[in-house]
Amino acid sequence: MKHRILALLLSLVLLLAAAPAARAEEIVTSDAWYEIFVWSFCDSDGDGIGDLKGVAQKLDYVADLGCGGIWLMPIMPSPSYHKYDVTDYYDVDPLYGTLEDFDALLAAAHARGLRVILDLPVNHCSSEHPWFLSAAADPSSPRRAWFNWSDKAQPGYSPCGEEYYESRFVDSMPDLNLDNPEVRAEIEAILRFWLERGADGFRLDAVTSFYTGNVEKNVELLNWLADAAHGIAPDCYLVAEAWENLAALARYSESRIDSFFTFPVSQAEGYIAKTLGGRGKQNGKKFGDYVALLEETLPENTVPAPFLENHDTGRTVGFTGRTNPDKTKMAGGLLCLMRGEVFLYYGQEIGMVGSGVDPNKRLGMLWTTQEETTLPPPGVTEVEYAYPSVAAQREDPASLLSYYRQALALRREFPLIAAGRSTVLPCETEAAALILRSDGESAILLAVNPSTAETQLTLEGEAAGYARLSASLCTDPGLSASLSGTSLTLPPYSIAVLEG
Ligand SMILES: [Ca+2]
Repeated sequence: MKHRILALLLSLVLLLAAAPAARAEEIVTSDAWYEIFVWSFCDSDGDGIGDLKGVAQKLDYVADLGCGGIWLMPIMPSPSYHKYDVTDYYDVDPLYGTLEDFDALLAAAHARGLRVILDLPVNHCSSEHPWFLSAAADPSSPRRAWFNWSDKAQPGYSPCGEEYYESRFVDSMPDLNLDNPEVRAEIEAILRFWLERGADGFRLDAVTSFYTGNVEKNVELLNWLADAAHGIAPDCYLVAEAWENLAALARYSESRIDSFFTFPVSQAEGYIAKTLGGRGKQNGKKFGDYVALLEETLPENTVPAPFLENHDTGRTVGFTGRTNPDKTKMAGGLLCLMRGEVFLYYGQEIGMVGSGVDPNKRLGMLWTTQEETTLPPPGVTEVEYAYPSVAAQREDPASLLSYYRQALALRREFPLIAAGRSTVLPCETEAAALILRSDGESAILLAVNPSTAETQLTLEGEAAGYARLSASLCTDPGLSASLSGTSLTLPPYSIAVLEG
């Protein structure tokens, strides 16, 4: 008994001593998120279209992959297949199910330790939303001031009677007047509705279009949104889509939104693609430079949200090469080494392809055979699959899926990969990079070889303090890194974790 009281007192003292550090780190979590386009993920009732019950059936798959949460693309009622134009912010689209299905999905996700965030498009609603129908039908409608009107034709506006309404994307998506206190009160009610149901946060759509061209006002609204959401659920997670370069992202990241998607990392022209381009002799240096650039440019209080692909971009396989599974794996490996909250897009982990028009990038998840997938979204011009199905890849230790599972497992095994700050150390070869990840108290050393040749290097200077090889991951499952004294051998396309 006495021991237990002593232990309790001791842990209390330790807890109090640790409190300031914990507060500084509190917005840093170490999840990998899995973006799901519900339409194309899993159909539970045989109508050919994915639904929330289908998502619930696949939660074990997502958890087993190593993700800690899912981002559901819009699930609210909408006339479009993608549902980014909402007609009712307080319900589930009947194609996807019901609010009860959503509650069941949440409960099932939480039971597996998975968080669930919802896509929230509030820059605009649908032109079929009752708010806009009323505003459009009658200039004296109380909803008229919920939208932005002009008596002159101008870019980003669509005609309606004698006037024009702001509609930055298409005329079926009228922009809401976000300066109107009634609109803000409605948005707060929407946040409350979903957070009180148990949602764990939101992905905020198109935030640069809130006030097009006005970063300062966008940040003001983002701060208002962050305060409103955290006021309702202090632990909720908010990640915003600002499709911008790094300098602009740095400005947005000064806001109180937890994360902004790190667009410069993604796609064919992004940091990971550029790292893996060329002949490879300088690939390590390139990766180290990009990691250092992110570290010095983004403000300290933000949690980066790097990704390779999403529903608006071409698939990763389009730039890593369909016939180059090792390069596709390494792109995923580099992503999983990034600090912050990484985001995977469904099917990325099995090398699904898709480019060109948007529906091509949103094809049915290949669980087994192409005949068994959901129906292609309307407007698809090409349906093809370059890599084997989940069922086939699951059985293959050399598959892309197996590699992603290992890369995400590595990320979980060493939380400093996600939560630590980066210092890029000198490295005697430009083919590899040595990156220190530290939270100020402990540190690990990541040795990365993103080139196609085996590389040897000596751990010198600060790196020499990390002479214990704790883990390695190679795109070729038959290989592994090795350490002899201070001489480190890194196979082609490999990652090693070293500790002091
Ligand atoms: Ca269905």
